Amino acid sequence: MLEILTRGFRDVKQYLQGMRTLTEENLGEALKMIRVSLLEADVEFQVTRSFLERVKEQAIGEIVQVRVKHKDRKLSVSPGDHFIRLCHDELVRLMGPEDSGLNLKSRPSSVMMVGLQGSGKTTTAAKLARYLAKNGKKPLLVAADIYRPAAVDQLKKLGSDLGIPVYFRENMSPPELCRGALDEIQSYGCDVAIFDTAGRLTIDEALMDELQAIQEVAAPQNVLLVCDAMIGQESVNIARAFNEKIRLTGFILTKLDGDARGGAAISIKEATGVPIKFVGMGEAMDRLEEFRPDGLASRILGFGDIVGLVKDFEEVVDEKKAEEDAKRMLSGNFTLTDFLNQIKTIKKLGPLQDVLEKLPFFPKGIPDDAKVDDYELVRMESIINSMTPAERRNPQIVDASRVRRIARGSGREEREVLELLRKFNDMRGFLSAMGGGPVSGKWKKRIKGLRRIFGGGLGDLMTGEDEAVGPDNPFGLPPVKKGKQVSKKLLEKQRKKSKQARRDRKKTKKK
Ligand SMILES: Nc1nc2c(ncn2[C@@H]2O[C@H](COP(=O)(O)OP(=O)(O)OP(=O)(O)O)[C@@H](O)[C@H]2O)c(=O)[nH]1
Ligand SMILES: [Mg+2]
Repeated sequence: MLEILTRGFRDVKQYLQGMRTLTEENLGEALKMIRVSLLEADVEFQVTRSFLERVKEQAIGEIVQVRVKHKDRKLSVSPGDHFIRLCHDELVRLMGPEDSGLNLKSRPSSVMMVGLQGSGKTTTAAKLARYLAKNGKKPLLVAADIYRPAAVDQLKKLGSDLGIPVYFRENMSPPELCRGALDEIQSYGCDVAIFDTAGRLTIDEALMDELQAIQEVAAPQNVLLVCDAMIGQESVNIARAFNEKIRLTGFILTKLDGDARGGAAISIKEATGVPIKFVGMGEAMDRLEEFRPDGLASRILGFGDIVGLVKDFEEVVDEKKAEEDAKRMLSGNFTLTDFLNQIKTIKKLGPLQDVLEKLPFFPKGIPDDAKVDDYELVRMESIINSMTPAERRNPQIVDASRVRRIARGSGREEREVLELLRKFNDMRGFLSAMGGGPVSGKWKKRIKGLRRIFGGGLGDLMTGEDEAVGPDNPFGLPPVKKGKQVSKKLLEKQRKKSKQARRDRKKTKKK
């Protein structure tokens, strides 16, 4: 997501690398590069201009400061870092302040979803209901789109999948439906109503009249414009038009997962003064995130979004169990069943690409040619699923004939089974060493290096020069020698050995 901007900022950072000071000349060039990148990302013209002006203003201050400081002490941060930091802060200011809360004080309270056709209102209404239910609220979904025949069924289906009630009555107008839902909400045991309204292809009078009528009779405390991020700066015009007729309290930007540009995310708050509350990051019901300007700015600049990742983890991980698992793993008692559970947890976090983007290990951005293969997890899962419980507990017993059976059972190649076992053994050795458990020879040397790196904290990974950090070595760990790999030769030898053993057994039976 937002690759265009990330690439633009990465190029600027590279351009400034190695320059000792920010001069008017290189600053001018850097700003020009940013300008091109922002316009290419479809950021609104005015917003682009004010962004550049503010960054320039502050950067010129930096030039003076750099010169003054330079006389008595050496600078520890490069001008490139300074400049990117300024851009980061300015992006956060543009998109912020963080304001993802909804006004749900009154009982009952309500949220009206509005927006153009296909922007994601119905899907997002359901996602929001799920989100509120997770946060202790009791949402009631209201099917107030009576024009598209399938709209009511779509919401009913989403509601029933989530176990959230859906309110609908035949022969009622949308305003009557919304009012009716509030009047009857207690009988559903709910406390917040979410109105899913109809969309139109363009902003027309009839649509606005209907939304105003709903506002009059149901008085929702929250009016959220659901906006497709992929339409770029056009979102600004739509937002302004809606905001003139019905006062908006916030935006939800959907389909940010597929938005390479980012123009909507950057422009919409600055241009309208209305805050972005949530962002949609995929079609699935759990792909709704509270909007954090800092997280998005960090992601755009390639710093990762650790806070976002931790929030995702909290949602999918049972904390107590995770801690017990961690203890067991670090004591060297790490089994393939644990490995399988880890894989399942990672899968729950969403596409691997998303997870990687939130990590700060790729300060230069995830390399274009780095292939993120979600299917790898499915492959590993199928192999482990084809093992017996005893094999998962104690993979040492997996010999050549078992490898063959597991490969057949999982529909994978023997080579893949062996590769997984090798990776697992390496990981177990590593975890055991980290936890102070029994350390085999090859790990002893590395522990010192690891302590140094982890002792440095994430901050060290996020800035500074990162020769060691890259797609092959995302954690910047010291080089790791290849673990002992079962070669084809060895496999063949084992095969012959068990064949011979079978023959011997037959012979003794005959006797
Ligand atoms: N990738 C992605 N797809 C999304 C997201 N949000 C919604 N969609 C998809 O967008 C399409 C339209 O979503 P709907 O919720 O039906 O849109 P709507 O605004 O209710 O449409 P109308 O009722 O026709 O006005 C669906 O296929 C959704 O799955 C998102 O955050 N990411
Ligand atoms: Mg809809």
